[in-house]
Amino acid sequence: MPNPGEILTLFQSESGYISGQELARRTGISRSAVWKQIRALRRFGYLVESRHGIGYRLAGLTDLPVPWELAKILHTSFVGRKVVFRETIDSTQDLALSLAGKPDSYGTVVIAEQQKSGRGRQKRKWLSPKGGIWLSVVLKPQVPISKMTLLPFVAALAVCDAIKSTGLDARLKWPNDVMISGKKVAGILLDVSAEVDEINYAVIGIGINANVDAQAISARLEGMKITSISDELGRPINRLELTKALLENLEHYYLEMERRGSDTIIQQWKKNSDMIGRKVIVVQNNKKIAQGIAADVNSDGSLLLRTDSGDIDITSGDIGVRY
Ligand code: BT5
Repeated sequence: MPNPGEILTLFQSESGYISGQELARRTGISRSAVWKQIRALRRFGYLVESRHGIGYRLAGLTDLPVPWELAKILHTSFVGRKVVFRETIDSTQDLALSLAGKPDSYGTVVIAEQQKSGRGRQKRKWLSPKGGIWLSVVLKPQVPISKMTLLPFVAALAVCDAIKSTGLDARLKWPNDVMISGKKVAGILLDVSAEVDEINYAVIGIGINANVDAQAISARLEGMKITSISDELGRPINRLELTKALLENLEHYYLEMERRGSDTIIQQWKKNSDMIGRKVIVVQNNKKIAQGIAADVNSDGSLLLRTDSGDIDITSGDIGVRY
């Protein structure tokens, strides 16, 4: 797919219409290359008006987090300095994993407009139609392997703050869900490659139901309670702005984890969660294994469950909370 960069810059420097011939002359590319770039711009969500015999005009920007738009507004030192964007992909996580072993991949973000085989934890499916934010970030954490369990908490905090910046009240649910009014709006996936005492890389996958029809997704998930930002707000949000906020927050919390350790991350996570003190059931492999009060989250990210027969640490699984 041609990168519409040259023609976009030219459009943005002019307010009126420019003829195809003039566009070709000033960019130094052929008329057919100009036409291909205009088609690409439209596919990427830009509004390009055309008037017969007069030319073309840029009438509206895209809200897609395409690399050249993100580069203009993103204030990070390493997260998202390199962005790979695909209109369609099987899974951003798989592409990010294939890049992660390469030198200089640190901070690379893979973003797709839709995923055909998006995945959740334990080989579960993640439905990823157009309209969402589906991305994966390559990281090389300078923390002991035992602290890797904190990365999903770091990501969940970043998502939570980004969603809050739209005016919605997002809440965190153990271990890695972001919820609005008890309905799942975003999920986090972590893949790690490590040796006995060293982390090679981590890839953190983030899926946010931004401008998607939650009911249509829910219908494909046996009525599971899910929501989207656009459904909650009653209008679509700008995905480019949300992705910028998300990546900046992610870098912020990630550096905080590296510099200041786990306690500050867990404390902030708990502040943004409304499940501490509530009755929960714990499910592993589709089986209920325990129930009790979600008393606390330990510094390694495990859940402290207060049951009738004593306190237990839950390190994996899903929980059901009665809100
Ligand atoms: C997650 O798994 O919540 C992690 C989701 C991570 C998705 C991102 S998108 C970018 C990157 N590339 C990928 O391929 N994946 C990552 P888990 O906690 O296991 O939840 C999965 C469950 O959520 C499924 O079994 C469904 O019940 C439900 N689900 C599927 N699609 C959903 C959606 N769009 N919104 C809300 N829930 C969904």
